[in-house]
Amino acid sequence: MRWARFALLSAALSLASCGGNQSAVDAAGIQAERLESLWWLFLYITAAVYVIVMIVLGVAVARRRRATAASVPETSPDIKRDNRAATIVKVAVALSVVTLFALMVTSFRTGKAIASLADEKPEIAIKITGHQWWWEMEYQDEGNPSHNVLTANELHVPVGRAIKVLLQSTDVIHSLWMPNLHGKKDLVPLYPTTFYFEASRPGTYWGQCAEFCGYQHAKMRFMVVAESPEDFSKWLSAQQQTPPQPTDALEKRGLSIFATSVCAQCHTIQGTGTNGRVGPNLTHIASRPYIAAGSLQNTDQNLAEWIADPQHIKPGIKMPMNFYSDEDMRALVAYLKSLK
Ligand code: HEC
Ligand SMILES: [Cu+2]
Repeated sequence: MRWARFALLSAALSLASCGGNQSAVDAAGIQAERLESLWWLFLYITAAVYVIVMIVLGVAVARRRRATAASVPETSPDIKRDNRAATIVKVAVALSVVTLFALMVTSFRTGKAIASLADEKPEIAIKITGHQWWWEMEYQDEGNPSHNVLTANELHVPVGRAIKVLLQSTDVIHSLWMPNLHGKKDLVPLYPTTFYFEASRPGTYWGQCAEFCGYQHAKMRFMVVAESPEDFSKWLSAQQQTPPQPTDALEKRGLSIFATSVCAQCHTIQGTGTNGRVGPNLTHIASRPYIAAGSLQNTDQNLAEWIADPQHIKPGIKMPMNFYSDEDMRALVAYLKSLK
């Protein structure tokens, strides 16, 4: 069966673009491993059932033809053969019930095993909020809420540590799915839920919304960066810092445009007195490799195009078009790019 696994795996991998990996049959964590084994078990068993059914069907068709050829009188009741057919059907029904029952039990046990991480009392808690059409990630520091970190469309986790995720939605139902690490989990407005996962292998994995939530549902992706605990701590403490005030003239101009224009109504950059919560927190926007929920790479060019006409890239989102002179746009982009 190795070749089959390989073929499926490479098909799945070739679908995953942009450097990250996105595949449910390439588990990178203990929850996903459980799900992957269950998936393969289901595939093997259902494939076997399919082959058996096809063989039986083939035999039945072939036999029927022979019987006609022998021109058995239509009125003669072939009681003996009927009995045999009835027995076969009974055995088949019994086997189906047993198989389905066994699959149900395994599936149930997998579900229980996946939930077992809760017992480890994870130290890291991340609140993820679904928005049309982006993800807000909040790293919660229970001891010191001023150390909470707000970012978007990007999840950093240390390898080998249990993570607690709190899910909520502000608008419609979304579903968080990072196939390499866990199964789908719904985000239902007014009903916060919790789940646990752990990454066992460093890497970059793509996740996405798996429940149709409106026009830009397909452009609602996020990246999971599983890294060593040291790298994770470095990332987290960098995110906790308030970015230094710009000293460069162009960046200063960018800051004043940002802080005094519409941007501030919807976005927050720590240390600038802005506190909009409609769009993603931009305090460390330059540290994110992608913007607009995985739609664009975070380059100067893309940022400028996004700010000028986000509706062209994601029609229907809450961010309006903005009209700036080339010089103002350069200043704005230079400032945003300084927010490492
Ligand atoms: C009416 C609210 C609103 C205004 C005004 C607004 N934005 Fe946005 N912005 C959003 C929303 C919502 C998103 C998320 C869109 C998405 O990805 O679906 C966003 C996304 C962004 C992003 C991408 C962030 C990321 O991590 O993906 C940048 C950069 C950005 N806005 C910059 C600006 C700038 C600069 C201005 C001012 C010129 C501005 N925005 C004005 C609502 C707004
Ligand atoms: Cu969605």
